[in-house]
Amino acid sequence: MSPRLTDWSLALAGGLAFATGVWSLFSGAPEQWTVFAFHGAAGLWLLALLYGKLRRVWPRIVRPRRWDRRTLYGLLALAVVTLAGGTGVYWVAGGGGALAGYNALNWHIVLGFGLTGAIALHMWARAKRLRARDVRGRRQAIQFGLLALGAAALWPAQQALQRAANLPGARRRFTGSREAASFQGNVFPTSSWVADAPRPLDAGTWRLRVGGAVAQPFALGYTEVDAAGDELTATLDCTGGFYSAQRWQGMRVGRLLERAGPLADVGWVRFVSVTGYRWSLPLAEARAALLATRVGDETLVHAHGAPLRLVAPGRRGFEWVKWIVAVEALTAPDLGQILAIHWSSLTPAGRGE
Ligand SMILES: Nc1nc2c(c(=O)[nH]1)N[C@H]1C(S)=C(S)[C@@H](COP(=O)(O)O)O[C@H]1N2
Ligand SMILES: [Mo]
Repeated sequence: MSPRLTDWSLALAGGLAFATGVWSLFSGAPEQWTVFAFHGAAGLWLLALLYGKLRRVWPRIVRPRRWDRRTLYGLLALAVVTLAGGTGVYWVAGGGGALAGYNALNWHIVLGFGLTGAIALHMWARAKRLRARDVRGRRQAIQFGLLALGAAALWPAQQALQRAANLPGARRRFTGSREAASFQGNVFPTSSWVADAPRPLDAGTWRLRVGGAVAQPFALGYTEVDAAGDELTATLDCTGGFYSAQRWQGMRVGRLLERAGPLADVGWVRFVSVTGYRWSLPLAEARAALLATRVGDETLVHAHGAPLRLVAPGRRGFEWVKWIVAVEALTAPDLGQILAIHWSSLTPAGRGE
């Protein structure tokens, strides 16, 4: 392929990998597996293109006297792409271990953001316009197609191989997460999105406020929520790389809403933590979600969000708000929630003061 077509293909593959990667953080329902398949195929395409590019620029890389400032940008981009792709492949293949407290998937996500920045920087310094003659020609079209299709085919091939050889990677969930302590009560890992660490809440004095755009706001005590006895089996799947299937007990959100009477234009329901962390779900989905006081046959412990945490089937772990103090009906989507989950850890309540 022409150098410019290779370079622009690299940018396209990088953009696709980034977009599907970000999207995957919000994908947890089984029918969303295609997001992860696209992400894997885009990553493999990127690595295949990189090989072609490396063959071209290698003579310059091995002669430092021929470097200029832009070569450094290029080397930086190269290092980040290799590491981002490498950590992804390593995690998918079942690779374990941690570096500075972060596993390969954590690093893959950080490097993915870094990679997008590095590619953008590199293109800004170096990108050349794609001309008609860069893309013309049957041979070139065939090469482009073969490479893209080949990479796309590598993804299912790799899946089948892992299953056939029963490699550790085959025991992942479609999100890439690995099983941890399913159906064993409170034993499963705990996780914070940033660093939320509130003081334990006293179930005796704790109240759940139900309000927002409703006819009849009210508040409930712990025993009343706990006595509802609703049940849901659902999988908590953290973007940090573990999942745990559990039988949760508590009160269905639908019960609270029936009592409060959402106004006609309510479209979302927001769950607010004592730390300020908050997330919302579309109304129908919220009705079916559970506010859990128990996991398995045990009372939920503080680290898992006691006295009350959200169980939102098909949503990623970060959306399962812990230490809930309020449920609010909304008439517009809550755009601030994406910021709230980041800054809640900096608030006094989030720091445990
Ligand atoms: N208030 C609050 N809720 C939160 C978080 C948080 O940091 N603060 N972390 C989320 C994340 S990232 C995950 S994966 C789950 C983890 O739940 P667990 O600690 O019970 O495993 O809680 C979610 N709920
Ligand atoms: Mo998480």
